[in-house]
Amino acid sequence: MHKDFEEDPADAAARVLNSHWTGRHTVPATGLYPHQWSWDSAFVAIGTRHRAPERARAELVTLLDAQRADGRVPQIVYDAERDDDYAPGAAFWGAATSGLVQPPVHAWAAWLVHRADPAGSAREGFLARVYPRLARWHGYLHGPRAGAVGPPVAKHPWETGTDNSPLWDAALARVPPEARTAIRRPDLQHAGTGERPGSRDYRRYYRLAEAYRDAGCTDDVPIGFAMVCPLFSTLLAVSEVALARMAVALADGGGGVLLPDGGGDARAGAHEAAGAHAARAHEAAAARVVAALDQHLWDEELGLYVALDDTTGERVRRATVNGLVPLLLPGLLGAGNSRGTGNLPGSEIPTRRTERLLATLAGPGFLGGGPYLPSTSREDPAFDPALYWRGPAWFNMSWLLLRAVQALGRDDLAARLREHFDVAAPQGFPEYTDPDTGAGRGTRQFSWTAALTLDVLLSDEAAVLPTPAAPPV
Ligand code: 2M8
Repeated sequence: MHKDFEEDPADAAARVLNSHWTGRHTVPATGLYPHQWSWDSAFVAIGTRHRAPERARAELVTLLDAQRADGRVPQIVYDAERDDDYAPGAAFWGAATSGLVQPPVHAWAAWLVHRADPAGSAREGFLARVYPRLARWHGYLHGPRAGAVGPPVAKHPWETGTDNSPLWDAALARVPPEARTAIRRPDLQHAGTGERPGSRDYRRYYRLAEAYRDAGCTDDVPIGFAMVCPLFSTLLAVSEVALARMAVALADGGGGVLLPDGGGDARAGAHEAAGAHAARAHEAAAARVVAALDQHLWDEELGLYVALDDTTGERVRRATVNGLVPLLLPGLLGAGNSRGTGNLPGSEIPTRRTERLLATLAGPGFLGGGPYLPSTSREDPAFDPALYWRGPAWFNMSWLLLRAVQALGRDDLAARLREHFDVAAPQGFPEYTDPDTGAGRGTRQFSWTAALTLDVLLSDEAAVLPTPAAPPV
């Protein structure tokens, strides 16, 4: 008998993404997650941009088409035909989208997508279409969602993207495990019970979601859960700097979005000034988030950033991968800030934590304790190698830290993080893996695993945020 020949991993990843493309967006997984998810689409676009940049642009535009009037970009855009296949669905929210949000990685993704195919992007007016909507999305986060110390709060564990991370345990424990909605768990048909949050967690998740929905999804009524997360805040800071890049690029291209009556050579100087002005505002917003992160979320003893409970004002002293993601910041602040806007104010702040964070990443709780990057430190009492965000290694986290350490020139750590992607294709692109054995867990043919594997295979860009080539003088 002849052995099957092996498919090229990039082709295998593309096949997963092609089969999950609905014509407007990519589902994270056909069984477990049959709708469009917010941050999944951003990761998907980052991978898709290499093979089908027009589809990567469409992915983000579809998501932004579902933006709500107040600027929020919804956690889930429901496919009406599959409303029984995932819970809670559109019927729960009484709307075509979830009232919650997810981490703001979109502007960063949009900039990477633009840079992958600047000509196609220009032809479609991609930046002009997405920039104002992304700016309004960030406006929502900096406005109604601002916590007491500045950065936005997550009002539900689902908003953090790291649903059952131990960072949320104490706050969630205050939520009564009683919901009015009859809870269905279609998710358990697609993943083992030992790999998904338990039923007590789910009763609390529903209780919180009901409270938020019944308050009209407004942010003036406290619902008992409001957390500042280092992962969420870092992605917002990176995305603000991406918006700064976009503002400059739009000004260079005529600036129609930045000035109401844009266009025309006579106004070129005004466009440039408007671009630089907008870029400075985005960079200042990023700097404020970074400064608050540094002042309120740093934990000297654990050697990483932790979460802050906005309700009690207390730091949640748990070591998770969320607290290492700020390693993206020093690379972001290095060479190549938006042209004409100088260095990001406060750029010395994250850099003084860099060595310590790198040591924690390399230490026994994370890469020093086993081959793959766990979502929760191996030294945390809640560590569980099989249970969702309480230990398993997730490919989006390996990717974020890979890009962070590459920008810092740490090839040794980059090589370690890249190893995670070697076990993705042979196991059918699992949702996550055991951090010690690399064995696949959760659902298979998972879109962001495929997309980020594709990105790692096809791009070795060391910059967190590539800048445009200098324009001709
Ligand atoms: C997981 O979250 C959803 C709720 O949004 C769930 O557990 O049903 C998380 O891993 C989240 O980060 C991800 O966006 C989503 C879809 O892949 O699944």
